[in-house]
Amino acid sequence: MYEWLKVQAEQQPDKTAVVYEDQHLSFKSLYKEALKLSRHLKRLDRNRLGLYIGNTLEAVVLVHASMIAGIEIVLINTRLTAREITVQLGDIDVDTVITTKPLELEGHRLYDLTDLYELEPLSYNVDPPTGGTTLSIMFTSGTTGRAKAVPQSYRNHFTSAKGCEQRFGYGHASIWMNVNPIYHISGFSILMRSVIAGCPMVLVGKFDEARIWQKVVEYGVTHTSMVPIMLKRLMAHPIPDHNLEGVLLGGAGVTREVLKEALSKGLPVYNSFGMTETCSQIVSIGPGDPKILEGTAGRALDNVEVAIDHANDGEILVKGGPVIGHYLNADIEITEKFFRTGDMGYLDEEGYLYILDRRKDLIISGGENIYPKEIEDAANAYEKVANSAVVKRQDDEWGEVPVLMIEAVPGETIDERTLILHLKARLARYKLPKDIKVVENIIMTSTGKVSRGQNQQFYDQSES
Ligand code: S0N
Ligand code: AMP
Ligand code: MG
Ligand code: MG
Ligand code: MG
Repeated sequence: MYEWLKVQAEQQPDKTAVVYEDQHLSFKSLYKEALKLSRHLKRLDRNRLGLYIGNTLEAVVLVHASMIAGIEIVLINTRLTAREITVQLGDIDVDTVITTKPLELEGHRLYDLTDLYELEPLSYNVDPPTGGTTLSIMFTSGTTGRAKAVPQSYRNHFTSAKGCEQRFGYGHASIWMNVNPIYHISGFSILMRSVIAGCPMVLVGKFDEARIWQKVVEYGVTHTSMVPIMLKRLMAHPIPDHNLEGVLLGGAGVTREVLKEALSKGLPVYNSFGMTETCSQIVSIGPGDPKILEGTAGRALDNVEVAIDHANDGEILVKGGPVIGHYLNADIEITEKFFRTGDMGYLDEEGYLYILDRRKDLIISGGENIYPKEIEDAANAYEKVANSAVVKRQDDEWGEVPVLMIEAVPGETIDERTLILHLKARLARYKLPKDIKVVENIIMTSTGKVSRGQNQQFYDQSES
């Protein structure tokens, strides 16, 4: 039931499973390679491993090998600093990391694939997973500044893929293209969907518009997904004749203008709403639905329920097979079996969801999440900073970017370049503030927390 790759290897052995650059693997070869690698992985004697991987063919083999070996895989965002990764892994007791790209990380055992293949293979009996078995673990940043570890089970991935298959309209005859990082659910879900449906996945490493269009044409790609900034980049490029039937947008809000431009250029865009905790999109709307330009993210997938908590600012609540039931290192917010998304919105009379705002202070830059607290903690650790507040600024390129306001320790002058160096050692580059403003006072609430709203207002006024 959950041995998807094995089933495809038996049922359609010679069909292409993955294409990466000039490498192709059939379902049979992918299974064979993964089974072989799984025996080397078993030698590590770990039931949970960190994966520091790029979008490559060997990374796909590694994911399947870990699944066959019954090892939980922890997907590491390769844009993070060693410091950030160390905290995440420490939080869930991961001491061993498999890498397909260079990484320096103290205090962990690191193996690249050459190291792995040098370990003597261990024969073992494959134990088929059950629905509740954890397949993958991803981190999602949180309001507290500490990332939450999200365990995604086989059932979460399976029901997510089935719900998506129905709404997004792909099947075994389709060709998926994956341009999203495998370490995010945006990219990982395509690995799962393609093997569950038994269709090929064309995997893209570096996001390059011209190369992507070339591959869409060369392989006759029918389905793909991406964050809005990627679509904007693709639309700035001449669009060739193509076979695309669906381009799923997610991870951040998309403007009507972008949707309209895409439709007018013959791109069959779907809008959607989803998150790491829901194993990808759970609400979506297709190009044929007249409401697509009305600012809605669409209707719940058939196996998902969406409700609004009117007593709580209109918070969006969700439940269903794709939704996780717990975090590994934090309490989950559940009410009446519904997962609290932290996003606010409303449903119209036909059940279409409109997303209004976020309860949480999340900033989304080019599809990467940033919580103000992460940057504030890093800034406050700089000796000359007395207090700080991070707010967002709209950005033509990235959608939203973080900006930093700081209050200096009395009598001190802050050198911005030194402060940036301090932040660079602590934070992934996409989290670096795009502007720093020195202010007299950071506005605090009566309970002694940074006032998001008032500092945002102050920043916006000082900019206009
Ligand atoms: C947009 C991307 C591709 C940009 O990266 P690119 O062009 O490769 O940049 P680099 O060459 O690596 O770096 C160049 C400079 O740009 C900075 N930079 C890179 N990315 C960002 C960023 N996001 N924000 C700000 N700056 C950025 C670099 O730091 C560098 O600058 P310097 O030199 O100063 O360091 C890339 O950002 C990207 O891949 N973004 C997408 C990430 C993603 O997939 N997010 C989605 C996460 N959410 C989910 O997965 C849940 C929703 C979901 O499931 C979903 C989402 C999307 C689509 C479908 C679904 C689904 O439901 O299936
Ligand atoms: P992540 O935490 O990376 O899994 O991203 C999920 C978050 O992205 C959601 O909780 C929302 O805040 C945001 N998001 C996803 N889809 C949309 C959308 N269609 N409109 C606005 N925000 C979205
Ligand atoms: Mg999140
Ligand atoms: Mg995220
Ligand atoms: Mg970066």
